[in-house]
Amino acid sequence: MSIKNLTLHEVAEILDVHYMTAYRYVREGRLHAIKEGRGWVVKLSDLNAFRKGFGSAVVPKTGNRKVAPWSDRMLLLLISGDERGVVTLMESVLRSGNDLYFLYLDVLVPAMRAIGKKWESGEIDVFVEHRASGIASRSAARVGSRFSKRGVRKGTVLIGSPEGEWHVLGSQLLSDLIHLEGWKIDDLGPNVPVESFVAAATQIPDVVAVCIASTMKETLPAMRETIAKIKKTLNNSIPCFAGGAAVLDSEHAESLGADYWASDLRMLLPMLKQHAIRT
Ligand code: B12
Repeated sequence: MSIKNLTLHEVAEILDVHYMTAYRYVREGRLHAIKEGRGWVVKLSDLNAFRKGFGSAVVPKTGNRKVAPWSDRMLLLLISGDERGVVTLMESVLRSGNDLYFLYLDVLVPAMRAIGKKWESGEIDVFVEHRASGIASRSAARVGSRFSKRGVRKGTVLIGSPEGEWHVLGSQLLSDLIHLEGWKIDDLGPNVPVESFVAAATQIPDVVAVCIASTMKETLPAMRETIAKIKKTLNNSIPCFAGGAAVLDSEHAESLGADYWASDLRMLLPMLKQHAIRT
């Protein structure tokens, strides 16, 4: 399959640590790696197991700081429906020297997941969840739109969710972070009919990759169909990335017809870079 093993440099980039730190994880036996030629390679599933086991504690950028207070404060503001407070907190996170990745992946996403748990356990009403997701989306759009890399042109990345899928924050954040790295984004949003996805992939110029996101397992058949039609129509010429909470790992993504899987956006970017027009 084309979901390849990762070099230690790629692993270091995904974990946001120095190469030598990644190497130390391998030497200490914390991260399983295989000797290939003179270097080491790591299977995606092993990297994922490592990340699950150690969480953000292994990422020094966030590990040296206390992650919990930011996301706890975000959670409280989202639950109380304080949109102005959410935007102010986002600004404070960034002013404190953190990047957009940290804000999105280590502050906002954990807060949204905690809201899902609270809704599931009956601790909060569904209107609180709806209100919070609107605030999260609008606030991220306001703060995130200020970031972009000028003068770089790596091609267009097509993003969307298959028919029946209404969760959209994941692909919105994905769009912002990919855009930040110099790609043009065409974000089709949620609930995209198969034929529309195919039309976009064929008609939009310079599409170098397609990213499809599913949160609900119920939308996986539509994801599979979308990927199959895009690949058939374009003679397999564009790589398809599958992600979102419903896609469990690279084997699962492969079974859906995708070329790549990533659990989050830090992991996605090194793979996407291989398909840039220019790097
Ligand atoms: C907000 C929310 C909603 C909002 C969505 C609004 C919107 N505009 O997005 C609304 C209220 C509409 C909603 C509806 C529903 N929801 Co809802 N929702 C949530 C909640 C609280 C947050 C979702 C979110 O934004 N997460 C943050 C994002 C950023 O995380 P993410 O999508 O996983 O993305 C990350 C990665 O997966 C990855 N990624 C994402 N996409 C991609 C794509 C690629 C290519 C790659 C590489 C990576 C990648 O990057 C992101 C960052 O790491 C979750 C709780 C949770 N655990 O997430 C429940 C949750 C997902 N919802 C759930 C359910 C059951 C529903 C409903 C059926 C019922 C309901 N009322 O809640 C409907 C179904 C709608 C549908 N058909 O799609 C369940 C799903 C259970 C399951 N696994 O089947 C959850 C887990 C809540 C729960 N605890 O039960 N929901």
